[in-house]
Amino acid sequence: MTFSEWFDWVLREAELYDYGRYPVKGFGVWMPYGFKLRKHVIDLMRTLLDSTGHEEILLPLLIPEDLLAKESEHVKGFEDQVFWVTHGGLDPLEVKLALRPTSETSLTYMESFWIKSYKQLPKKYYQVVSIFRYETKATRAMLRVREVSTFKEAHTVHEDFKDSERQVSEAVEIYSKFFDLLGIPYVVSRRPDWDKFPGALYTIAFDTLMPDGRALQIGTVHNLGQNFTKVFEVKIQKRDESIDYAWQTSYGISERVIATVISTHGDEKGLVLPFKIAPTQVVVVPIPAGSDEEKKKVFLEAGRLSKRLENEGFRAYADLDEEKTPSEKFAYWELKGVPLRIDLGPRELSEGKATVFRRDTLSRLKVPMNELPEVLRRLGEEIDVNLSRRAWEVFRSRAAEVSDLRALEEALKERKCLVEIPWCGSKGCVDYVTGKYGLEALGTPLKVRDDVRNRELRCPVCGGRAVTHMRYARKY
Ligand code: A5A
Repeated sequence: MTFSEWFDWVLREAELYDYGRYPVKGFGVWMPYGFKLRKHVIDLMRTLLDSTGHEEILLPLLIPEDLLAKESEHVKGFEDQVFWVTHGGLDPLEVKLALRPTSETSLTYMESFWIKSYKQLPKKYYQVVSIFRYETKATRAMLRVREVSTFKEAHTVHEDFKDSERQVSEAVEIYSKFFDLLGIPYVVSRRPDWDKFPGALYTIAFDTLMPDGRALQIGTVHNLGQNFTKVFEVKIQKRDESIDYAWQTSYGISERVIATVISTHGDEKGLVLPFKIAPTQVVVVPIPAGSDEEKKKVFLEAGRLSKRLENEGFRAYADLDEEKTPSEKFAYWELKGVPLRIDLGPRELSEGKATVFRRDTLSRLKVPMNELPEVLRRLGEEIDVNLSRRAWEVFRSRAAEVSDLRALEEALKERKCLVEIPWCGSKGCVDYVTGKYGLEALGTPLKVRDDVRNRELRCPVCGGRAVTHMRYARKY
């Protein structure tokens, strides 16, 4: 099974997300189990943002054409991706309305009324909404959709460039923490100038590797400079009483993050979910045996145990379906990626010990009943650490740093997927590499590395002195 087949299989069989059947291309449907998973991922992000002074807002879905067109680079970047509302009932609208492809323009327009002084700054807004992009590259479930229904966009306003740079660092830190919590490996790169967000000064991107070896952009942070505040006249009074345009940043993630959690940790049996975001963290499966009375007792105790765990704060569930065999239940909950399973039979009850099964390592251990909550909590943490460690191991084994083109070719032959080579700074040298090897440029490390600073490295394409490194991969 290819990765792509596996991904479609798991979304369908684990009942996460129905894609390709709804009769609008690029629009997917979150099913109950997927919706719960999505909610836990969003909650994690909300906690990180709320605790760093971000405030949630909700902007209108529709943006009038003239607002969207105000910043010329921005509109040029998005013009071939916008869905338009052209009619109200039977009447053509005087001004066409865009389904927001992102919200820099609508929010900056409102900020021009709200923000007048440095005293109000920094301001950090965010919203979690649907955005719409008429994507022309091949659409794929969650990975490239036309309704991005889990778009978290943050927008901030600052007194000066320096504070906007501080905000960019904070955003990179928040996203790093977020991906770390989910056990998702990544590299952070400054995108090449020709690949930045339309209207930004520059873009920093988080890329991960999918199991098929292709890089996926899972989050971006943009310094917008004064580009939007100038055209929307967001003027502030500064500390020294002068008047100037405010500075902005924006940063976003989407359901690509959820797709990445699924793809990074899953296996041939299905989902393997991190404990902290699993819709069900612990499932109790009764293993009936013996007399009818003993069987009844096992079901009763399984139900009780799950209630007890719920009271202890776990998302627990007892699978008391009498039509299904235990082994059918095992397969089902493994497919659903539930991190911990408790098998409860007459033996466990008489011993006063439960058999606990770990989804990540497929291993079992016996735990005294009275210690269960404590042990489950510890195992939950261990699972998340283990998933992260495994994912980073795979990620690192697929990345290579090389200093000449022969080594680059070797690395690609060894099926490395992310390669980093010294770079002189010229686009021509990047074009040479991307053209010759069928790769795309991800960008440069945020910090120039010591070996470059010491002027030891040369660009392997032109032989000129390297100013930094460039990272390459095949991209989604
Ligand atoms: N307003 C800024 C934050 C913005 O729109 N940036 S962005 O265009 O880079 O999008 C933010 C993130 O959304 C991307 O890094 C990518 O992970 C995700 N994304 C963008 N287009 C997507 C699509 N069609 N389907 C799924 N995710 C998408």
